[in-house]
Amino acid sequence: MSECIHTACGLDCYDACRIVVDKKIFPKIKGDKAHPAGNGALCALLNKYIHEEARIEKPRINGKEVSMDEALDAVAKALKLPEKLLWRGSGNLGVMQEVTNLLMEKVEGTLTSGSLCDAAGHAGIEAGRGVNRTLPLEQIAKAETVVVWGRNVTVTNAHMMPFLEGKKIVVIDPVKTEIAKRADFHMQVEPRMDYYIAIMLARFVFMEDGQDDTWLEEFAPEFEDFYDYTREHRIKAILEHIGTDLGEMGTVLEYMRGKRTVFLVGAGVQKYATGSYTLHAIDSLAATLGLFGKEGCGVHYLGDSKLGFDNPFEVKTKRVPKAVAPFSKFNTVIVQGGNPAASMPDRNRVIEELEAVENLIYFGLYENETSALADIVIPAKNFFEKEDIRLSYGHQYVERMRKVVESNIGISEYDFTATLFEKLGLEGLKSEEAYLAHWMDQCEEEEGHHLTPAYRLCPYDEGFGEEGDEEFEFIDDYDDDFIDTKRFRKYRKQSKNKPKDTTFWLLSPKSAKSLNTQFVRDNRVQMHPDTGYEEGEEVKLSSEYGEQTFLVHLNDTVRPNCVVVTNNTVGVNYLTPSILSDEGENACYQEVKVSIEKVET
Ligand SMILES: Nc1nc2c(c(=O)[nH]1)N[C@H]1C(S)=C(S)[C@@H](COP(=O)(O)OP(=O)(O)OC[C@H]3O[C@@H](n4cnc5c(=O)[nH]c(N)nc54)[C@H](O)[C@@H]3O)O[C@H]1N2
Ligand SMILES: Nc1nc2c(c(=O)[nH]1)N[C@H]1C(S)=C(S)[C@@H](COP(=O)(O)OP(=O)(O)OC[C@H]3O[C@@H](n4cnc5c(=O)[nH]c(N)nc54)[C@H](O)[C@@H]3O)O[C@H]1N2
Ligand code: SF4
Ligand SMILES: [Mo]
Repeated sequence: MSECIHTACGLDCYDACRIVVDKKIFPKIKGDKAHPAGNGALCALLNKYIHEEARIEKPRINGKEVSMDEALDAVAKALKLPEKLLWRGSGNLGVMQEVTNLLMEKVEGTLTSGSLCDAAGHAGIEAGRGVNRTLPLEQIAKAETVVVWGRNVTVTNAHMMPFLEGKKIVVIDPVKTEIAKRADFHMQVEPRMDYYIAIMLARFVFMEDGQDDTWLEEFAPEFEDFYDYTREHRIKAILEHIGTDLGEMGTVLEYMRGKRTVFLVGAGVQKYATGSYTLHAIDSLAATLGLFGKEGCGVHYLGDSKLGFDNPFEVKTKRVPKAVAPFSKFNTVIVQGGNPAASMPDRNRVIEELEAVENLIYFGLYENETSALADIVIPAKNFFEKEDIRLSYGHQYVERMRKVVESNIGISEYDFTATLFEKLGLEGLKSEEAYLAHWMDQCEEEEGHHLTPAYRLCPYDEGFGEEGDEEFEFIDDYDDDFIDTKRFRKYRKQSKNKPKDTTFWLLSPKSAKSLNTQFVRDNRVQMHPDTGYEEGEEVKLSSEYGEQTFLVHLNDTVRPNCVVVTNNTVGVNYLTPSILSDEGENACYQEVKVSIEKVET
């Protein structure tokens, strides 16, 4: 009889699918139909994961293959130097990735703070709700209207699609994405304006007396102040600036009026310095409509998957912001599960910084831009070759990830940590089983599924904050260097005499064929045919941070004043800025406009 084992996909994705492996026929695998989120279908990326040709098989030091023991001796030596940094990416979302925190604590090393991904939005959510709880899938299933707001759901969160069936769909996105094509209404907005959209919508809700007074009195009593705040925003000038009009705003409101409504908000709205204000404004709109703590309603964003857990890998160390890490200040840098030489903003700066590190250690699965720069390369085990636990930022289910094959390639994060504890004479590391049990024991079991301790069927039904006894805090401030509300009028006046803006917003969403910089890479820039360029011709994009050439791909789904370069495209981050969001220490990949120039051949 064949032996089936359940495990889960560790790729950085909302879905966290459960996988059934028949050991005898591995690497043939299938999805688990019983998984409420993954519903039995696995995506093609997982196949790419198993068969990726760039897998690193042997450790090396300065380009020369060595044994794992020699390589780890070199790591131990490098960790004795005064300044060392661990920069961890999100190549594998298993919780055991963080066991290396315990090593950094012992050697008095530095870790990172903030994120390349979702931390700006997360900060905005915390400002309003106190904690970032995930809206459970059951509630999305019960909605009547779903507003897909800056999330490319068919590409990045495909398993959400069955939950959207039969619902009214509104999409707010500068690109006519697949979901926008199928939607009841698509508002193709100017990028970076979602704060204004949310505030304007809230203002109109108050104007037509559509706010949920009963809910507001009980859970968000400062709503009158918020109404006043929305009134400080001038309607006509703002609507013009964000690329919409009263008619469009009215249509969006029509789909929400009196309907159980869910906002599916993605990373796209918050890749800006102002990203936290955007989520805070969107939440404030949701509160105005009374969408929290009710069946079939809520805001679903990238959730805080570790919320509610006692995390054995939480340590107190020095931290530097991840998105602008000053690598050259360290003697030793370990890059684990990431590819900062390609994934971080401002590639020119990052490369210069990484090249200046005395001991750059790359601990990962594949060859990439970062492994190419590393002095010491340590191959990792993939998630079929080690034990782990998968939490999700998209739903409440927790999966045990099982070792399903023995492999003589690489080392697991736990064994890496244990070996270095030994080599450095450190004490206090518990067994791998003890940590795994510590995580699993904190989960609730319900109908054969493990749920995170933070799970609430109807989040915020009793109130906000960690204990659920606080009020919702509305946004009451917006600080934007680019155009703030007070300077808005002046900006409008000046713009009449200004030369026409010939730059384009650079959007860098995810691609279907890759998981960030893993798997298939791209070399194209997508732009609207009206830009006048030709399919396949070479163009140079430049920003104040750098430049890079791409091949033109004409695509009329892109808003004419935007270009799209997906984030798996080689060199896209030469163009992006080394800045942090105002709140949350997040990268701001889209806080940039680019010029386009034809490359003469
Ligand atoms: N296939 C695949 N799936 C993935 C990933 C992958 O690389 N490949 N990566 C995973 C990771 S790490 C993450 S963080 C998630 C992110 O997944 P999503 O949350 O979907 O984020 P993005 O793909 O970055 O962008 C989403 C949408 O935002 C739109 N957008 C851009 N700027 C704006 C704006 O200013 N306003 C509005 N309203 N919309 C805007 C874009 O056009 C795009 O359609 O996906 C995960 N899933
Ligand atoms: N321009 C632009 N850039 C972006 C974004 C954007 O929107 N625009 N999005 C950002 C976002 S949301 C994210 S999340 C980041 C992601 O950026 P990173 O976190 O740097 O992720 P990847 O580039 O995919 O690199 C993952 C690497 O992890 C390694 N790996 C995989 N599994 C394991 C494992 O089990 N153990 C170990 N040790 N290593 C493993 C693989 O070798 C792989 O090359 O990119 C960001 N970059
Ligand atoms: S990458 Fe996402 S959708 Fe694909 S199998 Fe993994 S969790 Fe599921
Ligand atoms: Mo991400």
